[in-house]
Amino acid sequence: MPPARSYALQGEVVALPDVAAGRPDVLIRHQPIPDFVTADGEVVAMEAMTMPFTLARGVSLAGLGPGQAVTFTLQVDWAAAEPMTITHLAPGPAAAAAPSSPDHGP
Ligand SMILES: [Cu+2]
Repeated sequence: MPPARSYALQGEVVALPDVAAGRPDVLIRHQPIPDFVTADGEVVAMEAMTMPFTLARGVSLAGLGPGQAVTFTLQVDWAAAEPMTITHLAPGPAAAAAPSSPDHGP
């Protein structure tokens, strides 16, 4: 299993979590992830897509809504119970945010 790593990404909020509707996670359309590493350690390109994301403890969606551009850090640890979590999330495109390093954490 490959070591945990994180990806600095840009995307757009598609829908906020709606627990009543059975959707506990935020839906985000993310940009392509050309260097995404699978649980097998294989580098595959993940295309741009809309998918649900789990937020790490302390990551807030306050002030965000559908259509909001966001910059976020996706932590992938295939050994974890929850392999993919967002550990940092901020409104705006990457140009407005500080550069992220691969090991950027919460
Ligand atoms: Cu995806």
